[in-house]
Order: sequence, then structure tokens, then C-alpha cells
Amino acid sequence: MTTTTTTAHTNIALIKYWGKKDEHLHLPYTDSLSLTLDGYYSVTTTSFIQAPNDQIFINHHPASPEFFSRTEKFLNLIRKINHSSQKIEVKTDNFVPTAAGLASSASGFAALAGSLAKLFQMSLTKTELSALARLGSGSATRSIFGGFVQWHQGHNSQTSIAEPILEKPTFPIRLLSVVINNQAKKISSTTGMQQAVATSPFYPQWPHIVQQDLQHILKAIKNQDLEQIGAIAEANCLAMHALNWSARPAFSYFEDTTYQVIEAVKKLRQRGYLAYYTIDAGPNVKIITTSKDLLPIKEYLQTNFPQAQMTALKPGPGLQ
Ligand code: 2P0
Repeated sequence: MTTTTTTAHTNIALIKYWGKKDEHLHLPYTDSLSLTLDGYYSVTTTSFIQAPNDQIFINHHPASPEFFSRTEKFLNLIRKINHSSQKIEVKTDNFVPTAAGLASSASGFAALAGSLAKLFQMSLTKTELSALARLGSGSATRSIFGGFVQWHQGHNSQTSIAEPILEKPTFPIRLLSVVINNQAKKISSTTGMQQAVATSPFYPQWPHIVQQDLQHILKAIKNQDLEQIGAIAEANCLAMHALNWSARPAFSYFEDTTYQVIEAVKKLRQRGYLAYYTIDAGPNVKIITTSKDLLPIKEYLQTNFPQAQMTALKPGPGLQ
């Protein structure tokens, strides 16, 4: 086989990954837990080519120098594993607002890992694929599986893997993505987490917080308790951002509108809707809710934030 195509969906972390104990292998300091989403995904085709260099295209355009070098690094790694020197063409269509805090690197590297594993006929299990995707980007580890997924931090490359917790949730969890700014973020996740690990006096607390939140959210998922899932995710997200606010120098991914959307979510909650928020390495807000409350919440936000781009998302599948 000389050309293969793979689709991977992005995921939203409910218990965040923020900090690496091994920068090279992307081994995190903590476990994390996410929900794979149906609406945002990457489709990646890889082929062997006869050319002096790798060719990398994103959304039909040649990749930027940064994107090229990050992807090429991953290609080099796969070539090394397979004792190959073959040049490769990568074509990625990203149906995710790139670098807007919506983890396009998660679906991107998961799809790339899946496609390359097929191209090189590596015959890996999904668990092994999750470890491979991790070498591209941490959050990609979790995008190999659908539904709720736990990424075990592990202590080496073989043990830092994803595990499906509930691939097809039957309870009506929904996510409303509220994009208030689709420009690339100013501080990359990689840099942001390095700064938090190195300088936040609160960082030593983070593994304890994650351990507790994880225990509670696993129980809430088992009990299909959406209210609890939302409350734990929101608290965990704030703890993650507190690491950035307490870094020296401090930094923040939030913008004015981020705070305004947070206030709107709290107001909706007071009115009896199930609404909790989570925010990644960008200003955009994702609202955790139910199928029943999704529409009134969307309408309220659309009225109050007419510039925002809103997408309703459901749990999505693993690698295809
Ligand atoms: C997460 N994020 O758990 C956390 C929460 C953003 C905030 O994983 O350096 O692009 O490639 O491993 O995976 C984004 O970080 O970072 C991320 P690298 P990645 O989803």
C-alpha cells in the first residue's frame, strides 16, 4: 500500500493535561480525561514519494515552516522506527479551527499516526497507536479512541497510553463550542505548560488535584451524572488556568469576552439549565450541557454574543 487515508476526531479534555515530565517523549505529569467530539476532525492522507524532501500540505496549501518542521520531526521518528529513508507526502484537511484552543493538534497527529502506521504496515493495536500519536502531540494520545478516554501518564513510552472509558455514552451529553477568536493563540500549549511547570508555585499541587478530580469524574461517568461531570470539569479547568495566572511571569489565555461568556454560563445555571464551561489554551469557551438544554443555551449566547461562532457537538468516534 503506498497511499493511506485516516480520519481522527478532536477531543476536549475534561481533566486537563498540563505539564510534561519528559519533553521529548511527551510523558505528562498526570493522567487526563477527555471526550472525543463528532464535529471537529482531521483527514490525513500519506503516500511514499520519489522526491528529495517531504511534501506537507494543510487544507490544500503548503504547510507553514512551523507546521512543516513539527510534522517532519514526527515523520523522521516513524522512519527511524521502520528503518526507512523514504520521503513522504502528507495531505491534511483540518475541519477544526486551527490553533484556536480547539486542539487541532489532537486530531491532526492522531490521524497522521494512524495513516503512517498503515503506510508502513506497522500492524499496531489502538493502544499502541495511542502511544505513537503521543509522540506527535500529547492530546493526540486520547483521539485514538471515541467517547470518554483516559490517558494514563505512564512512566515510559510504552505505558503512557490511552484507554477507552466509555466509547459510546448513552446519556445525552452535548458540548457547545463558542469561538470568540479564531486567531492562533499567542502562547503555544507546549510553551505555556513549560512555563507553568517551571515557575508556578502551585504546580506541586496539580498532580493531587488531578488525581482527585479524576477519581470523582470516573464515578460521575459511571453514574451518568452530567451535573457532576460538568462541575468537576469546570473546577479542573480553573485549576489549570490558575497555574498560568500564578506563573512568573504570569500569563493568561482568557480575553475579555471569555470572562463575559463565563458569566453568561453562570447566569444560565442560575436559571436552571445544566451548563458548565471548560477552556483550553485559548480564549474560546466550550459549554458542557445536555441535549435538552442545548438549544435555549445556544439561543441565549447567540443573542448576547452575536460575533461568536457556535457549534454543537456530540460524543464522537475513535480513529477511522
Ligand atoms: C488538554 N491541552 O488536556 C490540554 C488542556 C490544552 C489545554 O493538550 O506539547 O497540543 O503537543 O503535547 O497536546 C494541548 O496541548 O501539547 C493540550 P503538546 P498539546 O487537552
